[in-house]
Amino acid sequence: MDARLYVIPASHPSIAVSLMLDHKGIPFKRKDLMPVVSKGALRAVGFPGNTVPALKIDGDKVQGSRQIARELERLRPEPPLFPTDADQRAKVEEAERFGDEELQHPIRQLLWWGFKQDRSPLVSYSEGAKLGVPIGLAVKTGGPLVALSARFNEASDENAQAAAAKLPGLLDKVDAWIEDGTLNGEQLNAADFQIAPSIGLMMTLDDLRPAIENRPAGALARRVVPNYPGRMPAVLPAEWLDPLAGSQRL
Ligand SMILES: N[C@@H](CCC(=O)N[C@@H](CS)C(=O)NCC(=O)O)C(=O)O
Repeated sequence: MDARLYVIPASHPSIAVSLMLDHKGIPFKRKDLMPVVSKGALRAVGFPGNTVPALKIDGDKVQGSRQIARELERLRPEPPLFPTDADQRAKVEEAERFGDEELQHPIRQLLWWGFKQDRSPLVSYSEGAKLGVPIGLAVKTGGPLVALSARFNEASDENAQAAAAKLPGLLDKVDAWIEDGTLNGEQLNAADFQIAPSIGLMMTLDDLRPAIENRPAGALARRVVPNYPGRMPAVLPAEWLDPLAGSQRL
């Protein structure tokens, strides 16, 4: 198979799809794109939408982590990404939908809010990426790009604080799915690959890691994506973190 995956370095749904391709044993070339610039670049190579992950596979173009999961399952059924039992599959699909629609965005907003305060940690999130310009230079001159990304992701103070307040409830849901066996079973499934990168990305924030790493969700992320790129030193206001600190399960 001829596969090329378009990503933004450290993008959590992009990492999700890389893991699914690995799971299926499909070799692929990775094309790294810079945020914002990615939108035009994807259109230029013929994708209808403007977000990553975007996959060209044997001439077909598929975009969106959930759509790509299904296309990979169709193209190469083994090893599976979805259970064959209908009830189990429904649970995995609900967890996967939650991962895409509810879990992905709050951490995106917190991250871009953090980069607005200090963009120097961006270098660590681009480790190993081939962006076509030296990373240090891209970050030094990246003020407008960070401002635009923060705007696209609606990472205002108010929304970022609201995102932090959502985390305990989101993590409780992930822990519950781990406890009932929907996630983190012997065979990893599409929902594991969807959800673990979002938790892994959360754990790159020094502010968030201590409240997550000892939870079942933290163990899932360590198993599925042990070397998540990036590290953001403490940047979030202490009062935003109160709900999460209070919810910590040890
Ligand atoms: N829910 C979509 C997420 C797509 C998405 O929003 N991707 C972000 C990166 S995580 C993106 O392409 N952003 C454009 C940009 O940052 O310029 C999926 O799972 O595929």
